[in-house]
Formats: sequence, C-alpha cells, structure tokens
Amino acid sequence: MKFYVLTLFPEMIEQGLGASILGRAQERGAIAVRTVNIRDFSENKHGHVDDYPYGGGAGMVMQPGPVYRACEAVEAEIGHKARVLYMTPQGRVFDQKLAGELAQEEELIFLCGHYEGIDERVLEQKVTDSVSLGDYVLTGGELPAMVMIDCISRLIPGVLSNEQSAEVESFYDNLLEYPQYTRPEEFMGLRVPEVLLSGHHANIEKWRREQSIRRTLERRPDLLTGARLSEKEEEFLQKLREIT
Ligand code: 4G0
Repeated sequence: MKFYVLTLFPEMIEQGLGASILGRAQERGAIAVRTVNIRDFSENKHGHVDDYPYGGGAGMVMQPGPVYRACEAVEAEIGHKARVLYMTPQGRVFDQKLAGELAQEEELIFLCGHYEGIDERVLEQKVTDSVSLGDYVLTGGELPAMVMIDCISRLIPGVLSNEQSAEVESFYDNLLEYPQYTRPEEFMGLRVPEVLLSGHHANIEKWRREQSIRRTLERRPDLLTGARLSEKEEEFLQKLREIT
C-alpha cells in the first residue's frame, strides 16, 4: 500500500509515521508514505496558499489552485485513478469496517486541510471520500490522516508480526477486549484472577470471552447487536442483563 499525504506540514506526518511498527513497515517496504507539501504548488511570490473567505467571517481558507495542482501531480505519478480522502468533521465517520475497505486499495491520497477548511470547488473536483474521525474539531487534518494510515496499515500483510496479527481479529467480533494481567501475581493486594494461573486453556478461553461480553455490555452496549455469540454465551449475556 502506498499512502500519499497532501499537507502543509509534511514533517508532522513523516515524524508521526516514522517511528515504531509503521517505521519498520516502511523500511521493509510493506507500506510507503509519500508526503507532498501543498506549499510547493503555490504560484504566489510569498508561497501563500490561503486567503480571506468571500462573504467575510473569521479565519482563512485554503485556496483551490495549490491543492488542485498538488493532487494532479500525485495522480500523474500514480498513473491511474485513486481515492482522495479529505479529513473533515463533516465526513463519514471512520471505523474498522471502512478501514478494511480502504486496505484493499493499492494507493490512497489523503488531503489535509488547515485554517477554516479548503475552497469548496477543488473539493468538488478531487475528493472521492470525506472522512471524519468523530464529532470534534482539530487544528488540521494531519492527525486524522495519521490515525487512518495507522489503522489501515495494520490490516496490510507484512506490517504486523504473526504474533501481533492475532489481535486483528478482536474488533471483528464486535466485542471489547478482555482484561490482561502480567507479573507480579499480587500488586497492591490485588491478585491476578486464579483461572489465568490454572493452565486450563479451555477455562481461560471461556473466562476471557465472558469478560469481553461483560465489558461490552457495561461500556459499549451498542456493539452487542453485531456480536456473534454462541448459545451458551447468549445465556451468559441474558443472565448479566437480569442482574443489572
Ligand atoms: C476541514 C478533521 C478540515 C474543515 C479535520 C477543519 C477534525 C477532523 C479541518 C474544518 C479537522 C475530524 C470546517 C473546521 C481540519 N478537525 N473530526 N480539522 N472545519 O476528523
């Protein structure tokens, strides 16, 4: 997968995605991240890429020209159509399902806006998907783009090790993760649940599933409608619902 990021702050993207698992994935060639500085496509002698909003109002708006030319440059390099994702609070809310869909693409182009947004006309011309991370406003689209690239990358073969890959499954069940424990066996008087020390793998598996169900009911009951539970697990959930 090749990610292109159109931004006024390429260092932010390079720094953010250059460390840890995604940094190593780039070194291995499992993913590639190419930043494109929108400012390089300014035709203004000062390198300006923003101006006052027509009709008045607070803040500045990114001009269409530099964004259009930056996008054309990337499209020319790719040589075929690619999805252009615009990070905006007004977009479709990003989730694991959309991540899975986007992970099937060969290239993705991320457009990061700043100021009060980008001139609507270039968005009409170039954006295929407006995407939001949630109902809050940030200073720019860079952090949302990095979140999405992280989430999509871990679905791409060769990014996670085999050991890490097992965890990819968890969210697909629509259940939250069970609690984890490591040494010491007792911390501030709190013991690790006895079943985890038993070595009885079937019991451990059952306990973990039940913890996941309990936790999802308590914290994210909305997820449970999409969870695939066995008959026994449905009974367990019914019991929990009777108590609370
Ligand atoms: C476009 C995305 C970009 C328009 C971007 C702001 C939050 C998200 C930006 C605006 C962002 C998100 C209209 C404020 C940059 N903030 N929730 N900031 N407006 O995904």
